[in-house]
Amino acid sequence: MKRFLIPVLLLAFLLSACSQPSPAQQTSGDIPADAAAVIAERGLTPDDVYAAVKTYMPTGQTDPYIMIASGGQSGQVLVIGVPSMRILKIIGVFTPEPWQGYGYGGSSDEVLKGGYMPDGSALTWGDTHHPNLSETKGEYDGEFAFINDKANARLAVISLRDFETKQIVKNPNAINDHGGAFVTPNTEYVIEGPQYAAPIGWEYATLDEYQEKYRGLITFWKFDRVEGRVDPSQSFQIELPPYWQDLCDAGKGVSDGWFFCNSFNVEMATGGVELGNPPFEAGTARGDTDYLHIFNWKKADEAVQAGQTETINGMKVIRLQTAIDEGILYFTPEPKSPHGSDVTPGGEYVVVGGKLDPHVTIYSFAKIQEAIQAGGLSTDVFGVPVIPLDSSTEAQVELGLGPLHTVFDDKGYAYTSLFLDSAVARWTLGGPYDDKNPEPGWTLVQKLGVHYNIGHITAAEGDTASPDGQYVVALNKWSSDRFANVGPLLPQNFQLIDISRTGDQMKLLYDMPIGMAEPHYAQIIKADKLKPFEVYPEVGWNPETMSVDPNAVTTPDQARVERRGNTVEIWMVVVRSHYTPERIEIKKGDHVIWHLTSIERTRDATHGFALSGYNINLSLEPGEAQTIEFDADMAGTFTYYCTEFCSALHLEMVGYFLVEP
Ligand code: RUQ
Ligand code: CUA
Repeated sequence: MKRFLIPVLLLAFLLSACSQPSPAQQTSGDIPADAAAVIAERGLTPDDVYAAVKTYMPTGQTDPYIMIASGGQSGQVLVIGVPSMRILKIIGVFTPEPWQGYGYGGSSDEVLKGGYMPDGSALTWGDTHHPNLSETKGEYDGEFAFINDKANARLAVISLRDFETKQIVKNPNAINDHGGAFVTPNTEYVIEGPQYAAPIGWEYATLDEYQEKYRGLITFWKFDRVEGRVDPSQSFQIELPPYWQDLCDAGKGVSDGWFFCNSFNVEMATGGVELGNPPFEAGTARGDTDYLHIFNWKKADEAVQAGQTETINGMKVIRLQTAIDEGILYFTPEPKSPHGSDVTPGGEYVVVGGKLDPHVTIYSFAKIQEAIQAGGLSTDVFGVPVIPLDSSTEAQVELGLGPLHTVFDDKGYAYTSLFLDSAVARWTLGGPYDDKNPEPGWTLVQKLGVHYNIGHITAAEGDTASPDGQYVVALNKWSSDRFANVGPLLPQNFQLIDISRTGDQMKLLYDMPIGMAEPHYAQIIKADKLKPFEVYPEVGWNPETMSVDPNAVTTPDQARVERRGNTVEIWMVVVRSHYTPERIEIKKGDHVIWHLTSIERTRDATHGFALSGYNINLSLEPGEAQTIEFDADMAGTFTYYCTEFCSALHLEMVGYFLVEP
């Protein structure tokens, strides 16, 4: 049906009551009359209309970018389409997740157990902060994502073939972390940086012994891409002074082989406001600078191969003195209370924002190398060589209050979140990036207000060797007045920003409430780099081994129940809309091993498997095989039923589980 169209000039007239369209907005084309009526009725400005059409995703179309975001205290990871900002999936990571059948009986129980405390105590949540996508040659390769758990010092590995968590490792020598996860340019290592210092090996020591016994500790988890797992036996740690190391980034291009981390308690404050000491917030900010930690991780790798490590709780540790002697660790001062050390796409510079300094400081990797070669450096109290600030810096750019984290685009611009100003600053890189935009290098170009208290910031492919531009997302801590009031706990607010035009043309496009946690960081990958399964590749696929499970049954006539003593083993076939078998009759006290195979090959034909009363719930995606194992210690009449509305006869997809007393 042909709709009545209103020329854009008339639309401009309709809109002029609200605001004056800029030249860029006076383009040609027609607006449907009904749409124009909506625009007029709602009083939408030209910017509103631009934002709406820029982010609207017509039904059936998919987003060109996918954002992998931290799920904060939920312990999970969010998958979001950009620019539509639609949530596509919540991945269970550190917290059981019933929809994915994660942590309710299947192989994922073992994944979660991998992250329990060394004594076996269960940890059933995490505080996820910084997701990082796997890289090849400094580019996202779409294969894996990693995320840290700040609360308990853990690292998780997620496969981007099925968007499921494959592994959680518990740091054996640290109780908390923060500077993770960060990958090296070929994902040789996944770095888990430390945070609050503790005695090395995570022993007991009083705070009076802080300087002698407390230490920072950075972990280099070796990633085995073929296995899709971190290999703790090939991983190592480096002992550091107790300076509360924070965020990190790997060098790339010219700085490949190096690694950079912030710190924020060079003062070694130990708190105790109740004893009359300065509180941590003041004690950690007494000095004007903290130390940017500069690691030569290739040298660290060599030291590990040469056996220059001690083993603590099963983990190889390069002692601080070894790191100093082998030229593995250097410091340079950085403006105080930094959060984010961000390496430019070519690896030439490291950008640091000190939250208590209005500038970003740009360090030159070449100058750092010259200073190291020149030698004669003075040291900190632990003997770590310190490169003076004026020997390591290339530039400082004044941006505003609370600079925090910086990402990059394809036009030589950098984008820094300003926590206190609640703004995103666009500024220009100098040096080799100078010709990529009209403005001179190292200049502030635009500040765009965001709502409110922005923490991290992320850009399309913004951490790679070749960022895309197009979009930035501001990850705001407070949303205050942006959404309908749903009580005193407010959602976080992700704001999508259009950065496709040069100069001061950044535009706010979309507010997205995150009503389930406080996400910290996110990365945005081109959607076409991801190659996820549509259905599992073969019937009987075990998502843990990523191969066909030996206990999979592929046809209903292979389904059976076998008893050996008081062990009952079940091989069950699952397909629309029945389980085979539909009756399981056992005795109280039997040990049950139950294999389930979905023989579906139709995309999206997922079945659930909920066993009432036994806290078991699986999600069986097409082709998936799972095994559950438990003692039937409750007698009675139980049912198992499908929790996914899979067909018209979904409600009939049920079976009886009879446990005779
Ligand atoms: S953080 S802004 Cu952990 Cu980097 Cu919250
Ligand atoms: Cu299977 Cu509902």
